[in-house]
Amino acid sequence: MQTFKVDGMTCGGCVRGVTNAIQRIDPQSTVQVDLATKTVKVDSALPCAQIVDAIKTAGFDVPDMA
Ligand SMILES: [Cu+2]
Repeated sequence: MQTFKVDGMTCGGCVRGVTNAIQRIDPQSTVQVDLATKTVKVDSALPCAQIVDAIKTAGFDVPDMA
């Protein structure tokens, strides 16, 4: 389980956007988004850099993983 702080998520559409972006690169992954804490938990075999890339490409910021 990998945990990422993600900025810019404000609604259910953002949650879907982040979730879809990650599941596009790893359809087997499990993604849990907590809007209140801006936390995205990902259960995936992919390296975290690839997951961060997918989140950023979807239009969100991952400030701790520049
Ligand atoms: Cu939104």
